[in-house]
Amino acid sequence: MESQRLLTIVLLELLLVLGQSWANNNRLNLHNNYRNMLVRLNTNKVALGGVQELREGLVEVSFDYGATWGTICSTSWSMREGNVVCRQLGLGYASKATLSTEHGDNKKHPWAMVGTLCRGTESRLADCSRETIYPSLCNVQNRNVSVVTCVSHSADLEIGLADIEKSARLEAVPMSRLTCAMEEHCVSADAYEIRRTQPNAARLLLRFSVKASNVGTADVSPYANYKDWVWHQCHRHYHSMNVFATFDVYDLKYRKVAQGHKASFCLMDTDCQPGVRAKYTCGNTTQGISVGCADTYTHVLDCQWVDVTRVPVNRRYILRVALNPEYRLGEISFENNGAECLLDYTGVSSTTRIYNCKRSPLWFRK
Ligand SMILES: [Ca+2]
Repeated sequence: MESQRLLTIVLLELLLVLGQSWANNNRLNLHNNYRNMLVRLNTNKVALGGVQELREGLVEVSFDYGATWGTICSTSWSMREGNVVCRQLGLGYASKATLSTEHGDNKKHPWAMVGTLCRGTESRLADCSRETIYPSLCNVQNRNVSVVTCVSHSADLEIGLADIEKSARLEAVPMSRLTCAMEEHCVSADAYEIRRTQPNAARLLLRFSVKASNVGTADVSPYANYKDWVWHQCHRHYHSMNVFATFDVYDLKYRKVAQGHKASFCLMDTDCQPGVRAKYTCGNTTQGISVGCADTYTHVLDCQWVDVTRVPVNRRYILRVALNPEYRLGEISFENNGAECLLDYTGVSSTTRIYNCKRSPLWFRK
């Protein structure tokens, strides 16, 4: 009897907890009207040297004119959302946007909002949309609180369109000449199988140049500390970023038919505007792109291609090139990071062409 009563109590408590959880979640989801939403940064860190304007902290929102504040739970928190927060607070641009507890967890700062989804151009967080599905991770155990760091000056990468069109060419290269490229996974996966039986078989590579200009107000600096940069023996230089650009080919219904590797790069100033002196080289401690300079990866470089060997010929495709596709670097804007071009692919060099390149936002939905 006693055990039955105990079981009943446990079940009732469980129902109560589930009910409260549902009520809390439901309350979070009721904030469909954001017009009165206030935003601020908060931290549990003690400021050194007195009170300073907070430029880094967890992001808090209020729906009751500042009477109560809460944190944001998100599965898609990125530099895009960070830029909107910094813009709304008049603090510039995001240099970091993470999910962490470094400024406090959601026990002391409970969730007030879930599933924020910004394009990055909005002037207020209230103008952003929401994730359509309630993220299941937004419970009391999850402590990944949305955090942002704002800076007043930031880099801004802009992709060159003419460079892609002008330089495009198809080339058949025997695998015996692609040792380095294969080591760095610059060919599609089937090549490794084919090489076992046909070491001299050729790959069809669609080569093109990519120009990344820094049109921002701060230099591009690789996100990793130079001590973490990776030496690539094959190409004999350090890679400061693992994913600086992606090249992908889609059919006209945006189904991916060929994937360029996630290219690693050795960032440097290759060409600068008049009056601007190049200062970054592809060195072991000095990588970056100065304000007013560009880093051009010419089509003759190893890995500067998409392996299109298996792509069906005599069709039209879309080539998409994206700089900083994973938002690793903070930028003023991500609207100028992508290029979408038409690709007429015949399998023959003289008739294959890339044309009609248009700038597109990094924000990309198929
Ligand atoms: Ca940009």
